[in-house]
Amino acid sequence: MSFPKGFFIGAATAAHQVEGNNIHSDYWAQELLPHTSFTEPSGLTCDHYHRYEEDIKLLADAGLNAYRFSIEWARIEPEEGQFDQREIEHYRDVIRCCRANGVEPIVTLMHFTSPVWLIRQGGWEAESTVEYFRRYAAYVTEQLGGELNYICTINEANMGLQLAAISRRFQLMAQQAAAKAKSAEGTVQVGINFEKMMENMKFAAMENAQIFGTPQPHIFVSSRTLEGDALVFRAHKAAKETIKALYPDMQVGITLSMHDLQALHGGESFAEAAWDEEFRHYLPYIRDDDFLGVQNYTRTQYGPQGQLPCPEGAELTQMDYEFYPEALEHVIRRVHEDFRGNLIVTENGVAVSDDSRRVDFIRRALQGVENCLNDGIPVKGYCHWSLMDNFEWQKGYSMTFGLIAVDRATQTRTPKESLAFLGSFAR
Ligand code: GCO
Repeated sequence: MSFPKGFFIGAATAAHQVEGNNIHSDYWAQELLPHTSFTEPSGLTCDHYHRYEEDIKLLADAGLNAYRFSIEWARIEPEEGQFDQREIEHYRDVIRCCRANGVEPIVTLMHFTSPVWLIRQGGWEAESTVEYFRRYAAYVTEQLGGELNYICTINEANMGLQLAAISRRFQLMAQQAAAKAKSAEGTVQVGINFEKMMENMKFAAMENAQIFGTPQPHIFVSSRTLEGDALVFRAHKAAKETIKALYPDMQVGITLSMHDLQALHGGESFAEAAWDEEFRHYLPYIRDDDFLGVQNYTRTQYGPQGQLPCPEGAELTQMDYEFYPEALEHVIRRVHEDFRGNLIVTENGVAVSDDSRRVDFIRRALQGVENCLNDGIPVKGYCHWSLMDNFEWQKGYSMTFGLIAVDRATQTRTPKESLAFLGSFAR
C-alpha cells in the first residue's frame, strides 16, 4: 500500500480523555456525582497536559505526520466571558511542538465536553449556545489561527440524535429483558453505560439539578431534540464563518460519527432512514465546508424488523462492536456519493487488548482507504483513534484504543507494535 505525498497518517486524542484535571467541565462534574453513571472519574488521565512533548515525539518518531487533538473550551473559558490567556499559551506550545516534530496539528474546538456554565444556561438545546460557541471559536482563532491550517469545529456533531435513537431502543430492550440491555451499548460509537444510567437516573437527576440547575442537563453527549440537532449545526456554521473571516485559507470542517449501515433483505428502508438521520439530513449545513471528518468504527446491519445484533460468532471488540475494518471504505464511498468535498478520516480504531488485532485492523482499514483513493475519492488523511489508551468516557480506562499503552500509576508510555506499523505508511 502507498499513499500520496502529503497524505496525513496520524493519530487522534481528545482533551478530556488524555490531558487530566479538566475541572471546569460538565463531564468532570458528572463523573463525581454520588450516583454517577461513570465507571470511574477521569482524574489525571494520561497527564497529557504536561507530557504532550513526550507523546508527540513518540508519534513523530514512529513516522506519523499528523496529530488531531482538541482544545478544551472549559479551560479556555472557565467562566462565561472570562478567557484564560494562559491556556491559549499552553495550546500554542502544543501546536508548536507538533511543528517542531514535523507533525501537522489538526485541532478540534469542541470534543464532547463543555464548561459547566454553558450547561447551566441550557447547554446544547439553548439558542444562546450558538453565539457562545461562535465567540469561543473566534477567540481561539484570533489567538492561534496564524499557526493552524486545519480546524474541526465540533466532534461527532450528530451524536445527540444517535443517542436519542439508542435511548428509545434501549428502553424497549430494557422492558423486554435486562440481559438484552447490554447489547445497546455496542451500537453507539462512544463509551456509554446505559444499564447503570437507567438504575441511577432518579438519584442522578437530583444531583444534576444541584450542579446544573436542571435534573436533565443538555450536555453534548445526551439525547438531542430535532431543534437541538439543528442548533448544533448552526453553531458549526457560525463558527466556520467567523474562522474563515479571520483566516480565509483555514481548512474548516466538522466530524460525524458514521456507521457502515448494511441492509439485509427486507432491511433496506431501515438502513436508508438511518443514513438520512446519521448523515444525509446534515448536507445543507456542511455542503460548502472545506472538508468532512469521517469517524467510523464498525457496521450496523438491518433486517425486516430493524437493527440486527452483531452476526452470530462475529469477532467483537471491548466496546461490543463487531471487529469490521472494511466498514471504513464502505462509509467513505457512501459519503462521497453526496459530499463531494475533501474527506479526512478523523477517527478510526479498535478497542482490543491484543495489539496484533489492531495491526490487522489498520492494514485492512488502510487498504480500504487506498481503494477509495484509487477511485479518485479525495481522502486527505487518516487519523487513528487513539494515540494512547485513554479515558473512554463513561466506560473509563477499561477500553484500550491506544497505539501507545499508558501505565497511569507511573505515567510510563509503551509504544505498541501498531504505532510503528501505522507510521510505516507515512514514509
Ligand atoms: C467518539 C469520540 C472518541 C471516542 C472514540 C472511541 O467518537 O466517541 O470521538 O472520544 O473515545 O470514538 O469510542
